[in-house]
Amino acid sequence: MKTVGLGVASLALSGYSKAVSSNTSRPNIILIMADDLGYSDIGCYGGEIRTPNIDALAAGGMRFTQFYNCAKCSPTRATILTGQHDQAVGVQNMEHGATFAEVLRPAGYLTIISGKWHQKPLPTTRGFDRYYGLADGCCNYWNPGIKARPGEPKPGRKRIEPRRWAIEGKAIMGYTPEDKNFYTTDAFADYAIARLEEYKNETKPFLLYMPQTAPHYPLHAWPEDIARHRGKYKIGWDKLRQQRYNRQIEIGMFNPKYKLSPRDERVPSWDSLSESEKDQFDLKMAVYAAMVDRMDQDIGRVFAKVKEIGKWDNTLILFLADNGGCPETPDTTPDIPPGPVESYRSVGPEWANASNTPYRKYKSTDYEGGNHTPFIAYWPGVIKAGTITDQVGHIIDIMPTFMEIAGAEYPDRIGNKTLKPLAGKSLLPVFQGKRRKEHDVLYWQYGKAKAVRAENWKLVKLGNADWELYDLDKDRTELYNLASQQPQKVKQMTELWENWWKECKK
Ligand SMILES: [Ca+2]
Repeated sequence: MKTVGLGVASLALSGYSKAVSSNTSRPNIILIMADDLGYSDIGCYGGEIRTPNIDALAAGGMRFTQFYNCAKCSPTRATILTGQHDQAVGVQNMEHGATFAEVLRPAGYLTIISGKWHQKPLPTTRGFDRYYGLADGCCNYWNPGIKARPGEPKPGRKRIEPRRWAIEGKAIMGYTPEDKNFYTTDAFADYAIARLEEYKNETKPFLLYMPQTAPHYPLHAWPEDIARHRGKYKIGWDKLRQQRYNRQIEIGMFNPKYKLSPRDERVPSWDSLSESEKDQFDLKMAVYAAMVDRMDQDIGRVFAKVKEIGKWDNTLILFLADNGGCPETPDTTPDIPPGPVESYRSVGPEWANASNTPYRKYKSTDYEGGNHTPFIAYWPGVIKAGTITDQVGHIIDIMPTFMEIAGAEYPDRIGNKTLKPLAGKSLLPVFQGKRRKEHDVLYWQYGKAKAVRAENWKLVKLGNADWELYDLDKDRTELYNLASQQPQKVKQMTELWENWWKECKK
């Protein structure tokens, strides 16, 4: 496939860019997105998992307490890449939008992606100079292919057909690297570090997009990382949820006027389990924690490289998750404990419920446990260290933010296709400590999951159930459905959603 041509790609420097361009160069940008990471898994959002490098971004930057994604892997990717709702842009093909790489490259940025792409056209045909990673949705961390390496068992996997991997512009169906120490999260960091070294003397700024596969299933981790967490989860999910909630309040990330949601109805009480069951569940969560821990270690290696090449002080770093903790159980090897190459296991709803503390529900739903994400922004000299904001943001805002700080303009067409306008607005005022005008309305849809938020009101629906209405100012964890008390509000907001849906499909 050849690279599509852009229509307008002229530089239109905003007031901000004019101001900074006279003194310093435009910032480098690093966007790191974890996969299926629950809201409270990282330390600076209340978690007990060891994440010092991510926590350091929070300590030196800004944390958002109301930031949204699209509750599912590929829709979130389509949206964050294009700045449009995935339903309007053509989800995995993104044919009605330009990616941020297609917009920033003509503005003078080097564009690199290392990690999980999960869209159809390869990144090298959509504005990225360089690519290495998983082009599909998930894979075996030790061996993404289907063949066993000599002396090793066959890799555990979910599907019969091989997953698509890619190196630069070349797709590889069934990628089995020779290196027995291969581990995807490490490999993504290695590739990013190699490109930073290669481009260290470049005067152009870089955009480095690092979409992780961690901690999406299968549960695979290095034994030494698992050992660090093994046994810690025998406190069980009931105590873990309470512990994370208490910690969120203690560190100022959650207001105690909002209650912790009750344990999900699919999850038994920890005390009802046998000792052997408790041990097996402890191992699952220890492997999951090890995956998050390893991701943080690898992020730390990338950060060290950025510092080594002298670019740290002029780099904007963003960290978020693509959707909430995942309750799916595609365990094809139920008799093999999680961790090694031959296993294919998941945490299931029990621990995913704890991952999403204090919220209800999961990935693929539009309750706060599904579409709510940690969002950290770090930018020395621009963002004040240690700030927490309650301003509402959404991943549709990422593209306009990048455009504003890069002084880039959105093209009016791509190839021979006229593009739809961008859906979001820049976060730069929030980064600068100002209060920006809130989004009038935010919308979500994935399958039969739907939601709409206008100010403090959120209307949400799952499957064939009725719409539910929540007042997020009084009830952030969605415990008190006000739909029957406020039929007029339900009607108005349902119409908003229906009108948006029609617009998306035009
Ligand atoms: Ca995901």
